[in-house]
Amino acid sequence: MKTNHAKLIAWVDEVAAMCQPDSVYWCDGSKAEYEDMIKITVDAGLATPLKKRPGCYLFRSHPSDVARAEKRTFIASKRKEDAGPTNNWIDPVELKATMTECYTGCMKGRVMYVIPFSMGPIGSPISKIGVELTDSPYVVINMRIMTRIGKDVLKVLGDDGEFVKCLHSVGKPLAPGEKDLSWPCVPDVDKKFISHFPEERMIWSYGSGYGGNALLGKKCFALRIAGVQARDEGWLAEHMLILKLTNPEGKSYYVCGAFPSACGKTNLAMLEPVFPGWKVQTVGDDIAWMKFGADGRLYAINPESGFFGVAPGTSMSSNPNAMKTIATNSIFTNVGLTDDGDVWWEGIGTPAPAHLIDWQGNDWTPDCGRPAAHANARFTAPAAQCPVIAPEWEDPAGVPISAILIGGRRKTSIPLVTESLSWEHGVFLGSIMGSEITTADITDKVGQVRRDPFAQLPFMGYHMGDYLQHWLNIGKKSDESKLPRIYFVNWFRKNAEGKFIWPGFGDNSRVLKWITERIAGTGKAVKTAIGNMPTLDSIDISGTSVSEADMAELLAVDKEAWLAEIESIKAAYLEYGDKLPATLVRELKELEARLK
Ligand code: OXD
Ligand code: MN
Repeated sequence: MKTNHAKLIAWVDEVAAMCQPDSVYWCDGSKAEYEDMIKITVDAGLATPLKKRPGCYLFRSHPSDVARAEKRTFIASKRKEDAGPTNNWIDPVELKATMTECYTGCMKGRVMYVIPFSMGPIGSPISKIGVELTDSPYVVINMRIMTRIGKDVLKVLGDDGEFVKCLHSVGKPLAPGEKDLSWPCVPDVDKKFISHFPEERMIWSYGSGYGGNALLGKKCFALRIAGVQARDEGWLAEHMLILKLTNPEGKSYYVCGAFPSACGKTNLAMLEPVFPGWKVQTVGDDIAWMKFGADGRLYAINPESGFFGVAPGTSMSSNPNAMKTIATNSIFTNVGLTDDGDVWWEGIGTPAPAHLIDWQGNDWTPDCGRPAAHANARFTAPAAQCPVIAPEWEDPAGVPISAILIGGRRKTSIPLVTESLSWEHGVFLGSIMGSEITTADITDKVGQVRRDPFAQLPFMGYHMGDYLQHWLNIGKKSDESKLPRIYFVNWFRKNAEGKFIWPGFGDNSRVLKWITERIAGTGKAVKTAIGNMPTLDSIDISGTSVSEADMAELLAVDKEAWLAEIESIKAAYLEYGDKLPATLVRELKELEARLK
């Protein structure tokens, strides 16, 4: 035993008694241990080494276990009203009883791994510790990339430090002599559980081995449970990238950005600016924890140490820095395997090979009518390998944030960029952000806007109304001049022909440049009903396919569309009942008055 932490030892014993693994292994986090874990998975036929990529391995999941299971994600707060209208709720006593039945004997024939992990640099005042108990070596491997794990974490935890209890099982015990599956899990989606007990700071996950369902430091801890801790302790745990932008004069700005899943957070965090002399460096691509510094500014850390990025669409043109990051020491899940031992996916930017093995392990040819990679195929890569990682990305003090971008996928109405008029107006904009529902979501609502405040809808650990009030409260803790400015952006506007008007990717640096000019006091803007907007000439579009007429469309305030928007916001707000902050009602009324 490598710890004298009595509560931790007691909890590990208690879980072992329930799950009945053959043995318990405490992870030390060493490289040798990581290599042993890789060997276990390769020898068992779970992982394939990739000849073309040193230190890289391919895993294929069960076809039923390919994404976060939102329907099976539960916030089991003691009172239903604390989970709020946007979460699934089950009474915690009932849920624990149901899951205890699932867990009883669920690790038979397996090893239970104990993974002490730190979200954030080990020992940073902003970081927090968790311990994940899991029967999945795939989880151990991925957790070592995505978080800091092992004995150094136990040292910081000491004999009585606080930690978040994270229990995970794939839910497939092995009978004596039974051969393991290549991706053990509970195939019936309705028997998977991703459960959060916010008051106890505890997570119980059962039946899935994939991504956010199983790597419990990420969405479960760093957003849902940490969100509750942040509310109670006066800070912010957000679904945001963190980037550093440096201008030719050498002045740097740190910017966070909240965008829903699959809106290009990783691409934006690693963007290559189009202007000479400008530089973007990455601090984080998915999650930001922000706390006030002694100077009254918000400082952010990236609680993760790796990227769990969507592979399809990632290429040398969409994100060259991600491509360079994943050249070595990375894990690939559900991508295609070429005959010469490399990965391939749709949108990787190289022609489809004449033959490969697809994500389900079948022969694949370009004419077979099936994608080679699953749409949610992922890479797991160490952040330290990113060629544009900011040198201060692990600074325990965090980085001071000057601006927060927020935005979803909107074909119409929402301009390319709008600067909030105040913190409260910014929170209002955050509360109304959302994306058009596509056929991939709920079919009878296609085209309607699903509101996704601060891109947190799937990641809320408590009542959304209380969360928005928390954002307003944060604004009262410092001078407005010290708080980051909030910018509502929309890279996804389409023209009458259904084509994207704005090129996106590296060209988003044009918008970032204007934002830094606004912060410096030199950027030109006009005040409109919806906020401050760039003057038509203040975003440089030279060298793009964007015409002046396009720009006018991108920056227009479409009054009719906004009045319709207000009606849809009112309907969304109704859901929050009496938890809807009065300040947001006032902001909505003021917007309506300005439009009329
Ligand atoms: C993610 C997500 O994996 O948001 O980051 O789904
Ligand atoms: Mn995410």
